Amino acid sequence: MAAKKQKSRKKTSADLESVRGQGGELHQQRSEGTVLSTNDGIAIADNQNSLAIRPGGPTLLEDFVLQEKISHFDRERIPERVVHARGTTAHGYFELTDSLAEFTTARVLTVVGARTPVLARLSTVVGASGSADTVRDTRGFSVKFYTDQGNWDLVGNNIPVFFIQDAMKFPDLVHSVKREPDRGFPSASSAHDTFWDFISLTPEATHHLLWVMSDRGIPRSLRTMEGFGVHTFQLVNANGDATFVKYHWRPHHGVAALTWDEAVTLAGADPDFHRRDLWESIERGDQPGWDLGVQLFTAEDAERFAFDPLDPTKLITEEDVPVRIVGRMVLDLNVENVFAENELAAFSPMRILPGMDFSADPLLQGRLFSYLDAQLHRLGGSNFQQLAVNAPRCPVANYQRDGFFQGRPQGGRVGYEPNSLDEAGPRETPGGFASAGVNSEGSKARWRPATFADHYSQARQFYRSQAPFEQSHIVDAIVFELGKVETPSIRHRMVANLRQVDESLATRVAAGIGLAEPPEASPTAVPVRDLPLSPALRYASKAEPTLRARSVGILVAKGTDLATVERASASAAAAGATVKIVSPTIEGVTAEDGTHLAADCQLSGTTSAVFDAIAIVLSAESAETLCTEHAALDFARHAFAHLKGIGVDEGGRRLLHAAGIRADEWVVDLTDPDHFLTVAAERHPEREPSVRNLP
Ligand code: HDD
Repeated sequence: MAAKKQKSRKKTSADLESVRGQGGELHQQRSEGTVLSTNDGIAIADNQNSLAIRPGGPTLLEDFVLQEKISHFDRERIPERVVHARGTTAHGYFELTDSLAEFTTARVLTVVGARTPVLARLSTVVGASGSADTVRDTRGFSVKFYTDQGNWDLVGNNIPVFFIQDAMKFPDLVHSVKREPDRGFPSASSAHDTFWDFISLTPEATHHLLWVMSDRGIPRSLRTMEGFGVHTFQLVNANGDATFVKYHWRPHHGVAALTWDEAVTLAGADPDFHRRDLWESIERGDQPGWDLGVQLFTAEDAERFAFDPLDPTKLITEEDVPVRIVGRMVLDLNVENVFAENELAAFSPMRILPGMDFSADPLLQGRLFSYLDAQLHRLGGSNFQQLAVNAPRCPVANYQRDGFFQGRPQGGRVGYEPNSLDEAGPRETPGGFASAGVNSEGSKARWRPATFADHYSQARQFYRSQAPFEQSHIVDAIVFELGKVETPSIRHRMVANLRQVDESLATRVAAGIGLAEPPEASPTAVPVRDLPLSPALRYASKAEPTLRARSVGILVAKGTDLATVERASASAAAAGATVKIVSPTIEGVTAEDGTHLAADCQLSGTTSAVFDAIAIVLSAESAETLCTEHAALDFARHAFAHLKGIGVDEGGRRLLHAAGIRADEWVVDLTDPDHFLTVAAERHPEREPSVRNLP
């Protein structure tokens, strides 16, 4: 008779040991991770040659080492994000400095001094994952807060408004701006017919369009851009009272932008310009940071705004509701593996905490479906929140079961709730997430609120609030982009729309594209209003002269005066800049006094576009030689055309002269290092009329 069935026992470490194999040298090496193995743990003796019947003979199907290696490789790529495919990720922390306890129960916003770990992913929107960083585009600004109440994702952009008002139009917007499907180009660019066709037929996009055509569309660095939550969200306090909130990120290194020509040059010279800059700054310990600010307002306040705060194509000016700074984020740790911590990272506006809520913004509501759906598709099913980068840093317990790559312990009989068989199991809690109450009645239809109808007034306010040089850059950008549009009627329709924004903007664009007679203005649903100007909308109002998070390139050659280089370099570094020595050869040069001067960059491979300011220190003889070297002449010419401060000695002046540069007040002698620091700390748009014919 069979022995009485024994109750199963728990696995012990001895069982595991017996599974793993016993003792021996190989075992020792394996536990140290130095033995190459297959994914089934079989040690590999030869990782160089396929299995064949004889030298030069056919490879055998039984070669499981080859099969596994190649088939794994074949599956290395996962679908890239349909938008925001190119992003850069870093870890850091958020520290609250001002409690919002009056408005919310979310601890991340109420416990002053508490540090919450974060993951930030800063991205372009349009280009594929291998595209260039410095293209003109909106930038994504995603932050995942790993709070002790669960993960909160703030998934915003570097522009405070969006192109469209309803998620229904998102696929059309994205299809219009991506590579045209019949030809597969242009890459990572909005300068083509389908984008401008869609935009010119979608007046609600005009406001965002002007932002992205402004210098905001070409940030100097990921460290020098603002971030915005864009939508109006809600905070909910312990009494259940809701307050509207808009989120802002303010860079500690000031807002700064590239010039367009510089952005184009960089896209070729260093397509990873932004990614490299963020990575290097964190490696150096020069940590990027942002303040978190909020605009708080009630439903009653909203009544007096010029626009419906649920319309994501509109903003609330800082003059109307000031931004209250409540905390700061610092990024202090680079990822170890881009695939695991960037590709697999999943952000979604649906991830909010108890004490927070959404609003009825129809664009936001559509996003609340889209991100989870995209992640279920991209990340192999419903367990992607278990991936290390996405996993909350607080306990997770529920009765969800199974699915691809289920990694949580699933023991026990009970996979449902309520239950009486798992008394220690997870239960609902009164402090859990609860939605703010909504009183609503009406009829079901595909509504577009009448309060969303004014598409031009805020675009006008934005354009007219810009400084003259910023307005010129907007005109210039639109002229550039329309210059790539082949279909005349699209160009003309766009000019007709711009007439509703500002007549002088439309006239300048028309002249820029060579249109003798601007077309009749497009019709509008409601009259366009003249709103008060908002200086806070100027990017220049948030820029600050600084050498922090900026770089200075010093061009040297044989016989350079070492003391001048050292003085310029030391003072720029003391002011916070990264200083790089650029020399005709990467091995460096011999200075005037015979010492060896090491180089960081080789002149022929280094455009001055990678620096924020340059110095040129040359002996008379080297200056003469470099006067016939186009890389040296371009180094000087580009820095001048990109409106940068330039420091020179005698030899440097000689090179500028050979490059055809008429020195102005922002070209200074290095004999006065302080003066050099002053001109190096910012761009000089006042020089622009002398280097370009602005439309
Ligand atoms: Fe989106 C990614 C920002 C509208 C659908 N979006 C994505 C990312 C950012 C934004 C920063 C990258 C997240 C990351 O780093 O992984 N998106 C925005 C903002 C919007 C916006 C600020 C408007 C205010 N998005 C929007 C709409 C839809 C989407 C209206 C669809 C209805 N967005 C997506 C997406 C992505 C995405 C397709 C790509 C992959 C992913 O989400 O996980 O679902």
